[in-house]
Amino acid sequence: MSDYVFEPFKIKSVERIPILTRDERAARLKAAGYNVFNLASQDVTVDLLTDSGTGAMSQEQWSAVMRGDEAYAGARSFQRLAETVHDVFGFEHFVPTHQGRAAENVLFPLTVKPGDIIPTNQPFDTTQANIEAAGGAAMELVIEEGVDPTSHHPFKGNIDVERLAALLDDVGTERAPLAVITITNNTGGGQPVSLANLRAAKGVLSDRGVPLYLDACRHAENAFFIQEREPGYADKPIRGIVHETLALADGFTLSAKKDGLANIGGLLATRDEALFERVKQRLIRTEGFPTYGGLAGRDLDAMAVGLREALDERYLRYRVGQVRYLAGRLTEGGVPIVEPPGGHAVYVDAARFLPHIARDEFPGQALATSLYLEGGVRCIEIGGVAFGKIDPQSGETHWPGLELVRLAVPRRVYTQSHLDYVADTVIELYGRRDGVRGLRMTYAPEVLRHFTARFEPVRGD
Ligand code: PM9
Repeated sequence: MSDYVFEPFKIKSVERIPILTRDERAARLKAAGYNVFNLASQDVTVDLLTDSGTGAMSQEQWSAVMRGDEAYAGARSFQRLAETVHDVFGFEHFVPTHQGRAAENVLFPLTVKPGDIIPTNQPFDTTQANIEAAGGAAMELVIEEGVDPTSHHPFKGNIDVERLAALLDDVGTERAPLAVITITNNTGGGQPVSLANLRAAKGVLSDRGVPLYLDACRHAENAFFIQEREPGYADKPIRGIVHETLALADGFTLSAKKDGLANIGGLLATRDEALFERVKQRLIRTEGFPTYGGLAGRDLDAMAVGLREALDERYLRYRVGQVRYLAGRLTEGGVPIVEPPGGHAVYVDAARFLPHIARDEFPGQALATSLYLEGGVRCIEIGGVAFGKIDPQSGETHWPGLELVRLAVPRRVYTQSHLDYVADTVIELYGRRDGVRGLRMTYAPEVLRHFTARFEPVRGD
């Protein structure tokens, strides 16, 4: 049998894809203030904005939806989810939330106080915003290779354990109520974290009494990379690797919209019983009763099935293989990307794609909007717009290390020909890259500005 990795499913229900003319797209983009978040879905041909909640559910998940128990308290749907959380992650104390950021918004206000620092490899945008809203600051301690787009380090999401120890010894552990490691590291290219690194980080943290929380949104993809790349794990099943990973954690937040294969949902789990009591009280005030946490019973059931399906090795091989296929086509076409490709997305290096555009004219945003204009492909900037920070005193912008554009592949949605279309669009634009102009930001909210900022093209000479 050929080792060609094809989609391990048949398609049972389809959705028509819109195709607009270039002039129509130019008009939509202008009306959207050159922010692809403002585009309507019916104006997008291939939507790689996010892999979050955009996946296709399986027939087993849809069947589970029909079993949803909508009782306010103690629903059977919750019991089925609790069994899954126990089996997959090995945690007893957890609450469902309506999505990942809701779990963050329960956890951080209960653990972080003003002036605290939270060591991380790299936080994603909502994690950083929720830590900051609680008065803390997320400290990025990803290894050096993690911010070098050309490095082929197998675990570029790893945290720098020496810097972690030095930071804790420097600030003192009273100001570090917990550490957060994101698996995989979405901000840095969907890059995995090794078990050896997690173990070493855990050692440093537990010596100092600091709990380790995982942002476990993409735990299954992370486990796939461990199986593939970490010595000693080639024959260990994904399920066992996920267990071993989570066994190192004192708690985790998770958006089930990623590896939970659900369209909505999240989890917050902890081994700290006293904290768990406070979690439930806050959840009741903000999300809902602890056995539904802002979700319908049917959503809990879809999540319970999805979390198990994501551990299927054939599925994961196809999933990561699809991302690699797109990455391979782009590299063949000369397009600079973050190497090696991560688990859920290909990250194009906008700084190298558009070297003629200055940082304050947002090369990543310019590239993302141009890809929409050229081919109706929607993707997001992960660079100066999303992570640029304005110093309130000096007014100067602190730019993040990387200026990227992320082509996130929704789970089980697009076929290889869709990805070929995307690759052709990117490669064609790369051939004409000198003609792409920068953007000027005309409006920006104070936090999470990439979602609603507006821009206009910088005028040519
Ligand atoms: N991630 C993503 O596209 C959705 C928001 S930005 C379009 O990658 C991590 C590592 C994430 C994440 C969301 C969240 C928040 C937490 N951590 O979106 O609230 O990648 O379910 O999860 C997005 P929710």
